[in-house]
Amino acid sequence: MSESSFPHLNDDNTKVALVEGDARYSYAEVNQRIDKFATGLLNGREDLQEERIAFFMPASLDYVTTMHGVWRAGGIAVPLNVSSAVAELDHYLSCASVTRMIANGKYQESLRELCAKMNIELLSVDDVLAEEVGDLPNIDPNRRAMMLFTSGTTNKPKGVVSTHKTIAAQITTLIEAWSWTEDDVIPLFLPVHHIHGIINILSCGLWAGATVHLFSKFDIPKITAEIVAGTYNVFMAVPTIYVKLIQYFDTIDAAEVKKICDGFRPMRLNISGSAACPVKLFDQWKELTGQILLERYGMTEIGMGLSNPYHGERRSGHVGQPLPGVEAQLFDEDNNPVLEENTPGEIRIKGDNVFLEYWDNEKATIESFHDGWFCTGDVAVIEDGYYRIMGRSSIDIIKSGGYKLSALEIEGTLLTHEDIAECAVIGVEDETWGESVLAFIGLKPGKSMEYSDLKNWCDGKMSSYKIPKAIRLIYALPRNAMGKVVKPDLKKLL
Ligand code: MLC
Ligand code: AMP
Repeated sequence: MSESSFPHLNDDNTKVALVEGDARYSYAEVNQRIDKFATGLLNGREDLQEERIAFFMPASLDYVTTMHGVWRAGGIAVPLNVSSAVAELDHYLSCASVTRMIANGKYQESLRELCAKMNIELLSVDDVLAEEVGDLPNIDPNRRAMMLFTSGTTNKPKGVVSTHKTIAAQITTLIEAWSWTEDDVIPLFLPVHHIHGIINILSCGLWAGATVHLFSKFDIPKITAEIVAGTYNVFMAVPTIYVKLIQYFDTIDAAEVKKICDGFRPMRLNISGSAACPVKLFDQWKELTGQILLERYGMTEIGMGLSNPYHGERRSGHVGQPLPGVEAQLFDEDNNPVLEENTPGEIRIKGDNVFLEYWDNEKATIESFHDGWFCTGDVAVIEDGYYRIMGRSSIDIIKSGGYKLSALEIEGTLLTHEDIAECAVIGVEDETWGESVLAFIGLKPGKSMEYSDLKNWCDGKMSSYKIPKAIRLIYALPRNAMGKVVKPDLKKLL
């Protein structure tokens, strides 16, 4: 097995790989723990042969142990969102035919009933860890390694399957483009069921031999204290995080703000991605910290595709050029390549970074490729050599705080409310979230609804960040001759 096509940890044994609270773990310790975990998972078998093993934990040593342990034992890692509602977990677990679930403490307790119902073996990391390291399989890098769930233009999220080779390609292109080194120290506070946290921060850091500080959530006081202390030299986040930091600055005194900004100033790199970084935010961040944000564009199915240069002009409102090893091309609606600048087209991507398939969904996989190109559904123009994202081809995809949400999925849940006759969900521009979820609701005759009641009703039925931030009651939704809701007309109503 060639190391360069398998996601792995650096072999600088003595260096600190992970920091979690007060604990620090060297590469040697983490590597050995992963091998013991892989040995325990195998439990005498030669190879897991792509068994789907889910795990439900925040960024932690145990998370890294599980993810790499599953990879080294030949399984498919299925990291789950720890803030999922039970109904969502039910879908992920049955879709992926998960057989074993790894979770600790309170997370394990919250899954006990569901796992019992679904006949899934529920284990803690300690339950699995073997005493000694045993034989581990040789794995073909073209084998499936990871499944991440992504929302889209369908009702239920799809499982995006990447191979070891895909993941390795997604990592190595970023190490090259963003000049990762073992001297880097980076905080990880983003969720670890999406590629931004998994690939761009955790996997790049560990491959490069850097130190990754793990946080179970975006804890502003703790993280900014480390920034003031000069702990980090690289910082990666979604635009909402930069907005929230700036909002936080309004709540603390000016001397404290200065200390935090002075902590950002000497960093070698601040990156924004997963959603559009408004030019106003780019300028504010530069003004406050002197940092010129590097904006890049990616997607669960491709890892990162386009990036502003590390050396060279980082242009606000633009996402740069194709990353090393990534081919990008704009196409018009007739599937012809767009060859002129300033002409919009759909971004299509080719390269080792592109995922293998949607799990158990050949139709969706076939439909998402054209002539070997993966069709992202994002529309862009090239201006003076730099890509600029114009929007998405589907109105049913909403990007809120970096999370991709499916309007159809949210509508599907709302429609199970006994007082709702019809509804339509759209994303509306929002300074904090980029887009926020708004639901237009048509009630059954004689019914009334307060926003707070609906919000309470949604709790536990969908992850909290999917819950509409506002509702508008409407007598009848605008529909076309086919009876389909005309969502652009709803936007016009606002
Ligand atoms: C939290 N809330 C959100 C939200 N996040 N509402 C809408 N959109 C979001 N993204 C709501 C909660 O439901 C809760 O509501 C309230 O805000 C406080 O929750 P919290 O968890 O304390 O919020 P906070 O920690 O501030 O979370 C904000 C955030 C988080 C920005 C840290 O959203 C986040 O981690 N986003 C990043 C997601 C990500 O990694 N995306 C990358 C996907 S990969 P209430 O009402 O209960 O109080 C990808 C490819 C690529 O896109 O290019 O990278
Ligand atoms: P996800 O499916 O969660 O991986 O989200 C991927 C989507 O996020 C892309 O298809 C884009 O719509 C959006 N996205 C990612 N980065 C950017 C960016 N820099 N600017 C605008 N949109 C982005």
